[in-house]
Amino acid sequence: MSVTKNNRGRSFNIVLCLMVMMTMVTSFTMSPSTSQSTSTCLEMIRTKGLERTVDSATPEEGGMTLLVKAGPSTDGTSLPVGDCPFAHSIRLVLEEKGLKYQVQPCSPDTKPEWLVDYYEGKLPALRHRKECYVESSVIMEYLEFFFSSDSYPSLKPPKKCNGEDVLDGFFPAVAQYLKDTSGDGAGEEDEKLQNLRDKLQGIEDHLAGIDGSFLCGDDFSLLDCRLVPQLYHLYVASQEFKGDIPNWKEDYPSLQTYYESCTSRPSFQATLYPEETIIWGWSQARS
Ligand SMILES: N[C@@H](CCC(=O)N[C@@H](CS)C(=O)NCC(=O)O)C(=O)O
Repeated sequence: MSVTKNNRGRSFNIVLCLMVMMTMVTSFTMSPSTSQSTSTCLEMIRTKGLERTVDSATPEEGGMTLLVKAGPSTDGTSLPVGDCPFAHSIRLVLEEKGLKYQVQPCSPDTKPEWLVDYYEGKLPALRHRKECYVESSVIMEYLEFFFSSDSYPSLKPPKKCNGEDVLDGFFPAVAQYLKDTSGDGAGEEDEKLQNLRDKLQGIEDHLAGIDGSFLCGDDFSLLDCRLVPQLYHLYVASQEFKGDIPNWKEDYPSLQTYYESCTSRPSFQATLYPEETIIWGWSQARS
């Protein structure tokens, strides 16, 4: 099966390149393949993207498959959607835009060969006809870049919205807290819980100061698509493993209202996977 990498939509490639370069600045560990694509990126930026004039057909709807981590099989044959919040974020974008797509849950044994050979087996991965993109933030930007028009609502947060700042480091804080098995549910204010509380308070304060139901006001945006699947994990797993600490209803009322608004949206309802899948995932991470 042939999948070509990034040979269409040159202007999106520029965006992608800038994102890879930004990752370079903030990250010290680069995989060899990322470094390779960065050198191509640098070349494109040096030529000021002149390649743009050649072969720049805009991607069209159709032929999209989102490959995602699979959950545990209940019948021994079919694989359900797994517990990945990053894959869930992409599905929210696809649903909000009304794009048609298929979901292909993959276990380590069922990943397609081309994904392993050319994309390090990374999940989630968006296959769009003969191309493929990995890294949820890149995929979400790809969808936003090419599918924002009268037919596909834009989810771009307004420039003046600083919602991004309060999301910074949120999921790592969630993961560190949930993975820690010492003192589960005892309410001890250890470092990990305190770090998570700081992040939640940042979101709470931001939401309390917003005029509207979502992170950037009245319109549901890419930032909400990013945050809500992560909140779903915390909501379920903190009840299961941490004695319902932290308790949103009591401690973070604006966050609770926000969560209810987001999870009642058709996009969330259409992509909802069972709580048991989240519990399965964190049980593995905690063992
Ligand atoms: N930074 C990556 C993180 C992706 C990630 O952590 N994916 C995990 C689950 S959430 C996964 O699919 N693991 C299974 C695998 O790679 O086979 C992104 O945002 O796409």
